[in-house]
Amino acid sequence: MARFVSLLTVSLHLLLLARGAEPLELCPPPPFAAEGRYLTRDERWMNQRLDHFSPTDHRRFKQRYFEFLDFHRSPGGPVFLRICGESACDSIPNDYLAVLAKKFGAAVVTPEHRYYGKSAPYERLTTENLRFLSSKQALFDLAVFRQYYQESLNARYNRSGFDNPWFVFGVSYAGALSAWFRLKFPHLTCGGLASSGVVLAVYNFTDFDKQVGESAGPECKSALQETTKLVEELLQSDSRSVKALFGEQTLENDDFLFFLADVAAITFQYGNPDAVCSPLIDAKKNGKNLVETYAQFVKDYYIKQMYWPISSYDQEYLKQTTPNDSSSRLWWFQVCSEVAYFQVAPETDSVRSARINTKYHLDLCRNVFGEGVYPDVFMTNLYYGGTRIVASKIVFTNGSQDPWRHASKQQSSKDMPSYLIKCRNCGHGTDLRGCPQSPFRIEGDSSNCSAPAAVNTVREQIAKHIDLWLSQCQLAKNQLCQGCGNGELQFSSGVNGDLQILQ
Ligand SMILES: *[C@@H]1O[C@H](CO)[C@@H](O)[C@H](O)[C@H]1NC(C)=O
Ligand SMILES: *[C@@H]1O[C@H](CO)[C@@H](O)[C@H](O)[C@H]1NC(C)=O
Ligand SMILES: *[C@@H]1O[C@H](CO)[C@@H](O)[C@H](O)[C@H]1NC(C)=O
Ligand SMILES: *[C@@H]1O[C@H](CO)[C@@H](O)[C@H](O)[C@H]1NC(C)=O
Ligand SMILES: CC(=O)N[C@H]1CO[C@H](CO)[C@@H](O)[C@@H]1O
Repeated sequence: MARFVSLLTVSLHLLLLARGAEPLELCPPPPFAAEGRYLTRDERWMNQRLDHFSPTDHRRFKQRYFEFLDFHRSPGGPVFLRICGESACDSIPNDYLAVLAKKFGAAVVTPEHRYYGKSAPYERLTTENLRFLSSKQALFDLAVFRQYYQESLNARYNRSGFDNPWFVFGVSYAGALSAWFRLKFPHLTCGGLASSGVVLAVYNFTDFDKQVGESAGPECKSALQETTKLVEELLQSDSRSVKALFGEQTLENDDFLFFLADVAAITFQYGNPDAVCSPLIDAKKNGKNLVETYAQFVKDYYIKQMYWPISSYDQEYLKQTTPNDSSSRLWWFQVCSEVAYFQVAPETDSVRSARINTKYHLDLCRNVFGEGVYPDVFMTNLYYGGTRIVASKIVFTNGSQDPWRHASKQQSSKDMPSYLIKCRNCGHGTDLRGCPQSPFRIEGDSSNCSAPAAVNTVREQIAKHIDLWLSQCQLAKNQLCQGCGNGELQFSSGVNGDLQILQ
């Protein structure tokens, strides 16, 4: 399923939704990290509660996090909580968030999502052991982390009871977490950015494939559709040879079809439309073999440049409880138990094979996790509100070419403004990543977006909202707080019930 992935690094990265992979990092980080790809890769650890919802289970696990204080206008400057999503989180990347942190004099802190990467409570990822993997537990982790980190900052500055203004950020699934963190724990941050935040759990996500077709444009879409048909036929007649063309032998036919669909989706999702469309349109014009052309693209672009692991499409691999890269199994568990986003073929005019339907996804969930793991999207949307989320001070952003945008908040309101960034290669997380969205662009460089101004305008809006909401937060604190910076918050109820500062 095209996952979103955000920035995975680690060996093979996959992130969820059409995951956006990042290239493997082969070189050591440069000495001046903030000028390279990372702000920091120094790991820190906290003890996190395993089950936030049990009164009797007090077990803990080690959660990894990263902090970067070089930009922090201490001691009262803001703290940017950057949420990591469905992949190993081994750094704070130097993307556009770093530019914002510098601008606002903010510290940047990033905890790794439970279960992913090194924040794994269990060695074996059996379905039973995955029962504490959910967005709800993850949100509570963020709340606990936020308090823990505030206290550790206070200890560093030799003070207690002080509260810095916090702002929360996330892209993709982490973007949804960012919005949901504002919803469920509004008192812990001043505001949030939900970049391509997929706040709506969708069961049959047909809009995903439709957007792939739209992002491709008519000519490329029809070449993709023709390629899909040809591959379907070849799978019937000689499946070994067609898979061999793609350098692939192990995937079952339907998993193979899903893989091929995902490659295209991910290519648009991360702002590289020409990588797939140029060769296909050219092949079509010159009467070249479409399947061979597509296979070449998959091998050259997807496998060699994006380092996307094909094993993540292999259900036998997904079943492994100690895989070399756990993020695929983990994300599928979240999909199969909570959010679905099943990327099924629409009834008509689909780009992907019609075999990639609801049954395909449900069978995968059952095969990989066993009976009883089922995505109750109704309950998920009941819990969070879906696109009708009622929260405050969240900026939502979408990229026009991103198939995921149909699971994001569609309408703007005064307290939750929403922006669509329109350009030919504006996909998943464009505001923070620039163009393309993968491979990585330092400081989220927008100069290669087909309309840099579209990106920069939205970035200005984001900065304006951060500025406003941080200042409102500080104002509220100053009204309540006496001697902040060296003592406990002290206030009491006045005669008329208003809060009064103790003199
Ligand atoms: C920290 O604060 C305490 C209490 O005000 C004070 O006694 C101590 O000297 C301070 N230490 C440092 C390192 O500033
Ligand atoms: C999803 O699609 C399947 C197959 O077309 C259909 O049976 C099912 O009712 C749909 N479910 C929802 C919630 O739309
Ligand atoms: C992980 O395992 C899969 C399948 O067993 C293999 O294809 C892949 O190359 C391995 N990846 C790494 C980084 O070892
Ligand atoms: C930006 O786009 C141009 C034109 O497509 C390309 O030649 C150049 O390599 C790109 N620059 C980067 C840094 O990707
Ligand atoms: C505010 C805004 O433009 N949001 C867009 C996000 O994506 C949805 C789905 O395509 C659009 O309808 C919205 O316009």
